Amino acid sequence: MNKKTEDKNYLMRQTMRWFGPSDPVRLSDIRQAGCSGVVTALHHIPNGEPWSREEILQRRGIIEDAGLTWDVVESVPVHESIKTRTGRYAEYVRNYGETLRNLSACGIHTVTYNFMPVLDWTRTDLSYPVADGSLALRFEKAAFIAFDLFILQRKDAEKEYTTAELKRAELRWEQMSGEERLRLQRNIIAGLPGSEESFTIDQFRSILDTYQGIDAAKLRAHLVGFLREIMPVAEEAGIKMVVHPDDPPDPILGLPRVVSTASDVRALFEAVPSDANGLCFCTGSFGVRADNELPEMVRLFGDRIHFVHLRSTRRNEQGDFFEDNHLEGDVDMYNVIKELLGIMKTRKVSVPMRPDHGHQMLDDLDKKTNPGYSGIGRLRGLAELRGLEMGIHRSSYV
Ligand code: DNO
Repeated sequence: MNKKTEDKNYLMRQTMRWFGPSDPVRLSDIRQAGCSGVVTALHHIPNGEPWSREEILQRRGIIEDAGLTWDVVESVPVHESIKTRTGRYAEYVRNYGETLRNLSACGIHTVTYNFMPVLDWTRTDLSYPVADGSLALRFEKAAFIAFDLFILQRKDAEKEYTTAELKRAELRWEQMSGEERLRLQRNIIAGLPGSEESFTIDQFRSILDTYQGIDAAKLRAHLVGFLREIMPVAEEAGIKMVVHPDDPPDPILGLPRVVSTASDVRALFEAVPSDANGLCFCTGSFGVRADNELPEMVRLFGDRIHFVHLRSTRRNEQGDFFEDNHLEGDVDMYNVIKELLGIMKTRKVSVPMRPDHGHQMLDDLDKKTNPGYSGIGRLRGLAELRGLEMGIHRSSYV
């Protein structure tokens, strides 16, 4: 084998997220988009319950019948009781371990999870028109603060914002119609795809209360505690657990966040050095913060990256961001992919990637797909990312 063919193995594995049989984007669409695998989860199993081998094999069968492989689980959700370390958390940790063993017995060895309190990813606008007429997801700080102050009416919330921010939020609130206010509430608490949880405003208020007295140090200790308990099982099962960063990577609604920066990630690996303790490198989440140097983070944590989400956001000075085209926005995708190619070559592995989110465009606009998970928008992202990767790879031989 000459050097070129040998290295060809270390391009990323192309996958897309699939939400299961009810996803309007079909497995055949994903295959035609150029993927060899999918990333999925058993979303119908309630949080905290173990996944049986039977259920896992059934899902795997459907994927394989479509000519694809199930490369990564995204996510096995971490029950809120584990995050707050209250109630039946020990039982939920045992169940988590059982799920890992069952996944391993069915040949699946990479598991994504996150440790964000209450809310998984958060956006205020799910159909933000960009210049070319396609629709993107957006986080608008003033609208988010308006939700906090005027819908949630969280006690002392105003103390967490600057005078200018409060003013903008008030203005924004006044401009919103009743329908827009309702939509804003729904976008924030009714659960975006994959979030596993969805709340009414009263439920949301009481679940926020369960975090009273849990600051960042305590939440980090709970994450470390969970990992110390679960790592021996993951190691034995040959599973890599990959933590997904906070999205957005900042504390929200008075809730702490502990996987937002390079130093957060470093602290986690120092506290739990097990090889099974890994990272899902999500450029869209980390990239919202200007102080996260993404190519450098790939270099720093290269040994621990077992799954990659590629997406680019564009931020402004007010703390808003929207999801830009995959090769535009603030993320230096060229250098991120260059670093990833370097670490795959050193490790001699192909790390699975997925184009994370995509605009609603062309025929997506007449179809009801999961926000962020349109067929054509992601296909565009994948095609561009793949081309960029191949270009960097091949040009390293000239
Ligand atoms: C959003 C996703 C997240 C992610 C979880 C991982 O599009 O990236 O929902 O799957 O945070 O546990």
